[in-house]
Amino acid sequence: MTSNAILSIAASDSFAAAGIQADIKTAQALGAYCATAVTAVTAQNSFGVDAIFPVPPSVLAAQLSAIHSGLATRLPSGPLTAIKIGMLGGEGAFDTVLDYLQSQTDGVPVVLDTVFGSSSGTQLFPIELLPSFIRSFLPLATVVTPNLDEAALLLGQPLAASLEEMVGQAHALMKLGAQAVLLKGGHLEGAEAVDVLASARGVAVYVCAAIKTPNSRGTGCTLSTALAVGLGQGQSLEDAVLSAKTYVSGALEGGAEWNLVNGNGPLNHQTHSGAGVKVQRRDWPGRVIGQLQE
Ligand code: PXL
Repeated sequence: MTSNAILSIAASDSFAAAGIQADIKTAQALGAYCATAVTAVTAQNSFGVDAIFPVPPSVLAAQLSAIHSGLATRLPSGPLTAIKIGMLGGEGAFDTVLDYLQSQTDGVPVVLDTVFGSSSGTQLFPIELLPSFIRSFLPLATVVTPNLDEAALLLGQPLAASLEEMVGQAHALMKLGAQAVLLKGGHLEGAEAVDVLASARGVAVYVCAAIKTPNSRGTGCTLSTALAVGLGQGQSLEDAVLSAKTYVSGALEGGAEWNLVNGNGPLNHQTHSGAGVKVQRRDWPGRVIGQLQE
């Protein structure tokens, strides 16, 4: 029985690989319900983003209000257990979401996925809003989930090029106001995918074999939503990252043979396999302290 609902505040992806469509599939696969407040509608496919249509702020506010009165009536112990924030798009969504977070969601874990651009290179966030994004959103989030490019942009620094530099940038993002940072390293270490989690409790490093697949579109959305589901289920941040990474690795592996499109296709969110996927958690600088195998 599902009594666990998360809220995704994100944009629609017509290709259904990323955005709210990925979020709904992820939550469903992990046993949670996902309500959605749509910030923008995008027209895109596996090759790229053709157009972005921001949803008017009043329409976004109406969605948040309807979801809130339907699902969050008993906050903080109501069915709304976590919020994931994805692509905000324009300035209107920015103020509306900020107002909602500041006034109505006290105590609910918030996962902030820093969506600044698509994997095909389209800008998805007005860069001139970066300083106020840092000032307003970073401190409100339980955890922020930038990739290497997004961390560099937030910090105004070059891309981290080693695990040590990733740890340094995760700490620098905490100095900027983040409570916790999951810095996603992608394939920085070659054959391994390495992520760094920094929080007030210290640093953990998550390592798993990099999965070879042409279908990785929506990986960031999927990870942040899986993380929100885990936090909503009451997992510690460290455990929620471990299970979210394991789920994403399984979904990447489960979609590796899919031949839907010529280009970067979606993950298989309905994966139950994850057979060969093992994610290790190490404390910094390197002892194994936890391991999970699906
Ligand atoms: O992966 C980032 C992302 C998030 N949300 C939407 C997107 C994308 C990338 O294209 O389209 C709607």
